[in-house]
Parts: sequence; structure tokens; C-alpha cells
Amino acid sequence: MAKPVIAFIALGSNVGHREQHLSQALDYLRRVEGLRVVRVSSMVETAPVNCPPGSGPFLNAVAKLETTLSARAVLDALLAVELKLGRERSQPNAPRTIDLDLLLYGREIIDEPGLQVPHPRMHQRFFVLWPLLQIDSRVQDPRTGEPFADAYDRLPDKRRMASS
Ligand code: PH2
Ligand code: MG
Ligand code: MG
Repeated sequence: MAKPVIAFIALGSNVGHREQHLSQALDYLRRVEGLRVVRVSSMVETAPVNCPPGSGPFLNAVAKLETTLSARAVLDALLAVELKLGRERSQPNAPRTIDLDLLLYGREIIDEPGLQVPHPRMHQRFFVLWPLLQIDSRVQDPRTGEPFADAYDRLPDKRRMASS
């Protein structure tokens, strides 16, 4: 039996019943063989970042997984859950019922088509780092060895939502 790997995923929704979409995604993931959801952050509402005009606010969360699946198999499971929840892909960053991104897979650095781990922009995103650090304040960036808490401290804008 392969040694379990700790992985982190980001969840986001900015269409329809956002809280339900996040909860349902986690319920589906709990049924995936070889994957255990060990911790889930609270849900935080965040202003859309780099999204088309008119995009609504997101509900974001991060979950910690323990898995015997490969990174590619975890990604496939995330994509399957996105499909079950009616995710449609149109323009980049278009409003979505659910977005599930693999943030970290152990300390591995993977750069393959469709699978980049760590997520290339995670260290710059409040909507990822805030929930990530809530569930593991000591997690480090395997690319640099730097604690993500330091990247969080450097973020220029830690507002959850734009004030307007
Ligand atoms: N996801 C994106 C782009 N922008 N902004 C927020 N606030 N939350 C997200 O999850 C998000 C985003 C691409 O996946
Ligand atoms: Mg995403
Ligand atoms: Mg995605």
C-alpha cells in the first residue's frame, strides 16, 4: 500500500447557491476511494480577482486531504466532481458553480499539461492563503521552502471583499 500523501485543494464558487456547491463538492470527494478529507477551512467570501466584468463574489475554502492516489488521479477526481456540479467552461475565469484546484501534493513540484503543483499563483492569493493558513499555519512552499505565512504577510491587500 502506497504511503498516504497530504494534499491541499482550493474550492471556489461564484454562481447560485455557493455554500451548497462547496458542501456538495466535499461530500462527493469523501466518497472517492483512496482519498480522505481530513480538514476543511471555514468558507470566506472574497471579491473576484481577474474575472470578467460583472462576476459575482466568491465563496472560497481550502481542504486538506490524505490520499494514496497519484496527483493526476486526484486532479481527475476534482474534475469529475466539477462536472457533477454542473461546471461549464467558457471564457477564462468565467462565473462557475464550482472550481476545485489542486494546490499542493506533498512536497512535490509537478509541471505537466493541465497539472501544475504547487498551483502557480497560490502564494499571491488572499482567497487561497487565508483559508489554507487557517487549517495549517506552518505549511511551506516546496518551490522555495518559504512558509506560506510569510507570503501571506507580504500580500498588499488582505480585504476579503472590495469595499464598494
Ligand atoms: N478563482 C479564479 C479567479 N479569481 N477570485 C476569487 N475571489 N476566488 C476564486 O476562487 C477565484 C478568483 C480562477 O479560478
Ligand atoms: Mg481556480
Ligand atoms: Mg480550476
